[in-house]
Amino acid sequence: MKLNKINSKSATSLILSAAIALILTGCGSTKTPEAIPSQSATPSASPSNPYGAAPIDPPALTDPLLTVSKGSTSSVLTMAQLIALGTSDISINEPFVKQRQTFTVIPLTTIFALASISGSDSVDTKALNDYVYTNTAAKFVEAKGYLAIKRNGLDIPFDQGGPIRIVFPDDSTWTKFLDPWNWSLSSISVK
Ligand SMILES: Nc1nc2c(c(=O)[nH]1)N[C@H]1C(S)=C(S)[C@@H](COP(=O)(O)O)O[C@H]1N2
Ligand SMILES: [Mo]
Repeated sequence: MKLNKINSKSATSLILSAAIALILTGCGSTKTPEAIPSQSATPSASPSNPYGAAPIDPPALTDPLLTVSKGSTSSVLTMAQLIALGTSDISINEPFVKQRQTFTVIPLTTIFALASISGSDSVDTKALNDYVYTNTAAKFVEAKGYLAIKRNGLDIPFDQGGPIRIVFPDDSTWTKFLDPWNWSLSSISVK
């Protein structure tokens, strides 16, 4: 069930959210060279962009990227902390650009465990553009959901659905059900 879809096509909204997030986290012009990830990302600014946004600098390894919460339990994770959870690489058919791509992923079960999210918990996945997709933890697990943090070995640019997004493998029950494929994810929360 989808609760809310605000300005899904609005590049402005995503850029503003990302810019605000960057300002709030104090990076940008104050970023030190050491804080910039060594890997460069895929060049952006394709004329037809299925994720509907414009180019923006990638986050540093130490920038907060994902909030995981259930009730009063809440953690905020950086890219470095996400990588430390343990990743694997999976090849999937990406349904928006319709290409086979390799994603570096963390099982959603691992993310859910950070806040003891499971079973009938109603999980809100929210993006930087305020798009929200909600379903039970059990459904996300049944669909073998993953949090993707890299694509083809590189950081995923903001305007290409990054820096982090939810993906499903080719044998998932949700391969062709696109609502849960929440890109530019900012939080996973249970009230
Ligand atoms: N972050 C984010 N993810 C999103 C969306 C969105 O607007 N923002 N739209 C979802 C929906 S409802 C569908 S059908 C697919 C395609 O969205 P679109 O048809 O709005 O491009 O992406 C999904 N993931
Ligand atoms: Mo949709």
